[in-house]
Amino acid sequence: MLSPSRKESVSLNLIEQGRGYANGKQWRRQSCWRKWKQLSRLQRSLILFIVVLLLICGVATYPSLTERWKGFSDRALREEAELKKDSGLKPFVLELQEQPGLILPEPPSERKVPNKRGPPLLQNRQHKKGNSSSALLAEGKPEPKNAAEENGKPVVSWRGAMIEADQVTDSAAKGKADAEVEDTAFLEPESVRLEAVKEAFRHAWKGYKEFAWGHDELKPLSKSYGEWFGLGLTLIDSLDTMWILDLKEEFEEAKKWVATELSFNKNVDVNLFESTIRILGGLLSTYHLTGDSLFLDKAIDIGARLMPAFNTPSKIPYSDVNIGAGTAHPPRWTSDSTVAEVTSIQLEFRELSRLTKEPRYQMAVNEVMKRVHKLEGKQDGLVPMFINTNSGQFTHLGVFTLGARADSYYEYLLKQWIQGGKKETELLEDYLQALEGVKKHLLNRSSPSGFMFVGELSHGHFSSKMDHLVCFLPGTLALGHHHGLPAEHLELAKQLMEGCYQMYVQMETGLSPEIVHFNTHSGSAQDIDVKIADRHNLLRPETVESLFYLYRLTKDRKYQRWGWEILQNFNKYTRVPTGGYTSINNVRDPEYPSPRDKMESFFLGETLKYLYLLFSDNFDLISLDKYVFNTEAHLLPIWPQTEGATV
Ligand code: DMJ
Repeated sequence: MLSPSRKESVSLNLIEQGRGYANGKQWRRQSCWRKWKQLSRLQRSLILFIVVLLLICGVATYPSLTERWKGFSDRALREEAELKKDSGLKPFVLELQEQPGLILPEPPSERKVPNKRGPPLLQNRQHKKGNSSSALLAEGKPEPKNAAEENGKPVVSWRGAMIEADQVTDSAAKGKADAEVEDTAFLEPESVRLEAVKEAFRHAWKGYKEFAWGHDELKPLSKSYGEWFGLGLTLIDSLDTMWILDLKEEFEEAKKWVATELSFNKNVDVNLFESTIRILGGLLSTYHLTGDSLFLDKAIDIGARLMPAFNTPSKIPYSDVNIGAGTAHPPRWTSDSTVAEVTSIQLEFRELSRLTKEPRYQMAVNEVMKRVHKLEGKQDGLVPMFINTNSGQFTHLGVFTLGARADSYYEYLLKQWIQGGKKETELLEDYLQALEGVKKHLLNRSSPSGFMFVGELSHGHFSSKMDHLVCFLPGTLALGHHHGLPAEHLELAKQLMEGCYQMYVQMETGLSPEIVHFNTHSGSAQDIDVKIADRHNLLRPETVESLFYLYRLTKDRKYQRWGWEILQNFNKYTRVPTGGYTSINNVRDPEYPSPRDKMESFFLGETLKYLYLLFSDNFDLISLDKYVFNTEAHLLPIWPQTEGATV
């Protein structure tokens, strides 16, 4: 039983609690106040002190808390974008982008990159502020805008939106991220891409026209020209590019020069290979595109003048011909020719025979292939780099590369087979055997990221050196698969393409050096090393050439994105304000890439042409079922089935 006083107290409490249900806040306030009053002065001071301390801590940590929260929300956006990409939905970042006034925050990339080394996705942003290459680029022009900017909408850079800084510092992870992107979400629209290439061409042409018109090469910094053969090399190399890019005005001017100024009746020594692939190839290609007999006549003229090169004891041609005097000779210091040079003139001379119905051109170059086919000194289909014009034998045995001096031998085995309607089985056999040799002796993976690359073999010793020139191989492999060779070729092409792309991505300018060394030792800190003497970039085409084939044949948009990055970096580091582009000495120094003052003709003949074709979604534009490209990107028709492979 309860005592009355306790009863009272209980009833009072009940009443108070009942009131509490009705007016709880007031009751709690009174109860707290009463408790506060019951505390000693010391206790109250202590509590007040703790509360003030907590308040101060709260104010101090507020920014990092908000940052953290912001980080979570950014990541959530990116994760959502990834998920939607996989499911084919439009990423939320893009939906936001389309809403006026909404701009996503940039990831804190610049602060997270400790040094200059790393992919240009980051470097580009790093350099945007005080642009280093401004010496080259100070044209007073704004940087090219993307489509959304053009439309006046707020823009989130696709780089900023998609890639976290710590993600891109790991190149392997970056490669994976790229492989997952298959839509157009982060790519400029086709019209913007194509126009960017046309603009680059016009800019290069401006320099050539103003300072080097009718000469071989532009020297854009000294606003002058260089002469190699004195035959307007850049102009002829560029003809079919202008036609494909639909630059009519420029094409007509150039055509007029060919019609009125170009003469091959000159007492000048030319290199057989270079003048075949650039001049003969360029004229034949332009003839096929335009149907204008002017170009065929000129092609026949130069073709005939190059023929004395084949008057050798071995039928292996000399490297040099005097096209005016009709004499030929090897270089002064040797009677050797380069294997790639004597085996990469066949597409052009074979086509010349088909067009003229004169067998002598094709017979001369077919003879070279027959002899090389039978030669000893190969290793599993791989050829040495030199061949003697007297003995007809390989020299400097035991050294094998897919780079300089051997590269286009492999390319032309496949392409001659395609050109001739896939009937010449010896060519195919040699090609397939060589690929076995590549797999057996030259393929390797880098450390730490495992990028596939093609090294070299010297007297049984593997070297992890790779020329940028080797980057033709992914494209050639993919082309072979398109023409019926096993799927394994395409798989290898994809892996090698990644390695070639890394040769750009890993450099501070985002442009590849001429030669790299891949690291193969486990525990290496970085995949790629570059020797000081190899740091130059000559505006070469091989990587964008392969990107073109890979995109055409896989439709994977990442190849277009890679090409887009490369074009941006050419614009950033090699473009000369007064017109033209220049080779550079140092791809590792974005502050001063050290321009060389030379624009190679293949920049217009090949690099920009392949970029344009890479960015085009019109797969009928130079169909790979109708044409083969020679090694200078000039197109030649695949012969109709009714026409024989042998003349
Ligand atoms: C071009 O002249 C040709 O592509 C050749 O096969 C290799 N060298 C240059 C481009 O790099």
